[in-house]
Amino acid sequence: MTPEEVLSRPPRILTQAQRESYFEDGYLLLESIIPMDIVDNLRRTTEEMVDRTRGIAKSDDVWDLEPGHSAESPRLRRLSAPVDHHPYYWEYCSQSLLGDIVADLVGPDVKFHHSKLNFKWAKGGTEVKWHQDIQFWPHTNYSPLTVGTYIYDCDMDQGPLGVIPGSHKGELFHQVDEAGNWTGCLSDEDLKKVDVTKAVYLPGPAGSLTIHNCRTVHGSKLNQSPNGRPLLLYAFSSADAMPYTGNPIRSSHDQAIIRGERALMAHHDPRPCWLPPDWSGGYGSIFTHQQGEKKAAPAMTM
Ligand SMILES: O=C(O)CCC(=O)C(=O)O
Repeated sequence: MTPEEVLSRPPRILTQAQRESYFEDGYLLLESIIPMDIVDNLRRTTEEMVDRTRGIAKSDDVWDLEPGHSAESPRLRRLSAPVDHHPYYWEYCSQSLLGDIVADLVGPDVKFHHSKLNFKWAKGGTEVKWHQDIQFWPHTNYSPLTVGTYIYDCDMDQGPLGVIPGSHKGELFHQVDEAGNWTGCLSDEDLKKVDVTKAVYLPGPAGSLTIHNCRTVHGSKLNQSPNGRPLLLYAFSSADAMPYTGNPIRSSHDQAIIRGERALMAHHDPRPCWLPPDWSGGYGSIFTHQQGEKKAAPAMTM
């Protein structure tokens, strides 16, 4: 579906102005939109998951541990595919108002692609460098978007998500170094083409959603504050957007239709997309690549 077709249908949750602003700027911030009982469930679920990491000492295909992690004092960068590790993460993704909000932006037929929980731990949680998502998981069109849920309040000093408004309409950057090795972020040269002085940061109270289009340049700063910033991220697309490379964060729910119907025909956008490297031998995570670390595990996680 084109943005015009999406906008021609009546919205379920968002205002028409919010939908127009998403298509114009490539992002949205919806403050305190998730009811607190759901947020409390997400907190309890996440505490349970964090407790499980006390028994592990090395990153693997599920957990990306931050240097300094220990049983007494967990320090985590990411839980990959949370929907496969606790049923509540999938219940929230498929049965809450999240799906209706996404339907307002991609059309009535909504498909799940992957999920991840980025922790950005207190006092040092890792920076995410400026990047675009779609080069990690190209699709036949640019409807894919990522919804982030703040499960605790997130202030400016906790490393909220930052976006470059309008960048989704610009160039798609080849996220590699001079030698052609994948870095998962814009090179210094390419960064000169992006006006980072126009960056908009999206802090918000618990229960707020950040939404960014798969072409939007985005990132986040270090978290130096005493409070963590768990951001629960889900990527969705219109049902007629078909991935043409492997899913870096594979899930048993990959391609699940969470609203509407499966597509009978793919929609193709004529704008080309850079391809990711062959990750069949393992990837690591966006953090390991951006920080220049060796891949943590033989599994594939973005
Ligand atoms: O956690 C963040 O601040 C940003 C995450 C992100 O952009 C990603 O994982 O692709």
